[in-house]
Amino acid sequence: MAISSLLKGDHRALAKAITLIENNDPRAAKVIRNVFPYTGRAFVIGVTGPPGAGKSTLVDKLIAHYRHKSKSVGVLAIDPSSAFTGGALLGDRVRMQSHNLDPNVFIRSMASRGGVGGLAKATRNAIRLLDASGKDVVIVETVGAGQSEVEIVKVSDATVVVTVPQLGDEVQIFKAGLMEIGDIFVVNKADLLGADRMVTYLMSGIISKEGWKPPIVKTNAKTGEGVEELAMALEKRKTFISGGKQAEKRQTERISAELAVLVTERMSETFSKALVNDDELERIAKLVVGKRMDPETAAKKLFTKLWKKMVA
Ligand SMILES: Nc1nc2c(ncn2[C@@H]2O[C@H](COP(=O)(O)OP(=O)(O)OP(=O)(O)O)[C@@H](O)[C@H]2O)c(=O)[nH]1
Ligand SMILES: [Mg+2]
Repeated sequence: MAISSLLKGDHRALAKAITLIENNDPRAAKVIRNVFPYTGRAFVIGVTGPPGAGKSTLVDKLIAHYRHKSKSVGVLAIDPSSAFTGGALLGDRVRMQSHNLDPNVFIRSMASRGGVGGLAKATRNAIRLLDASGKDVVIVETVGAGQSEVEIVKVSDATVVVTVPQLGDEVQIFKAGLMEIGDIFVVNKADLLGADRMVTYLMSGIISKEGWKPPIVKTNAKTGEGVEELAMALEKRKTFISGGKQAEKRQTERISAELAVLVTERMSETFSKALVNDDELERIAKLVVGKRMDPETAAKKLFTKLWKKMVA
């Protein structure tokens, strides 16, 4: 793996490294270890919202905005559904293809084996690769249809929730828990009827977090109307979160949460392996089958035994 090419921003090296991460290849850990010291510069924007809200169209316009300011951009289009089929979102790349030939724009659809948890880990590390490769801005798009949009908060400096002015969507946004995660709210498709109603509705549900009151921006992603305003809101957010004690606290919290997940994962793996190779499992299972022990007590017994063996 050509780390030096990756650090210079080479897109082929970047693509290869992301594939390693996606496949949970053992070599991925080494790549991350090598690039990690070069991370922490990029501004990470998460874009989420209901299917078809216009997220990709909006991302395309944001890319144009940042390119106009000579900033390089990396985009990850996360597709949680394809985590199971192994496919990747074609539509997104088509939607953003106006930037396909730009050497300062890297767009990648991402899936992952290992469900939502695997995808979250893969996304986090793919962001690190883009960051280390010198991308000024990293945009992560996820469909708000499950747990993936909650995960996006953990990796983004600014979470943009994209809504549309259509009847029924109000309920959907509340249900999906999107009100809680937005740092900036967008009412896209503002050319459609009901945009102002949606703004009013959002205003009633806005939650301030740590001194940040999420702004609401109306956009028409097709024409680009409102995109400058969105970019300004993002810039404000960037200023708000950078530097100071607050930033350090946020980062420490994030890394703590990540470490907790990694350690738990490791423990679970270690225990699973140990259990499979333990003939005690079958013996105790038979006790439970024979009604001489209940499952909870049996599990506790097995756990204690494995634990002792491990720390010995
Ligand atoms: N009228 C109108 N249509 C829009 C606007 N923005 C996007 N669209 C259209 O909405 C459709 C969906 O746009 P996408 O950008 O693919 O939406 P998305 O949220 O990325 O969709 P998924 O990734 O599939 O969830 C496309 O046909 C767009 O052309 C807008 O501001 N107004
Ligand atoms: Mg999309």
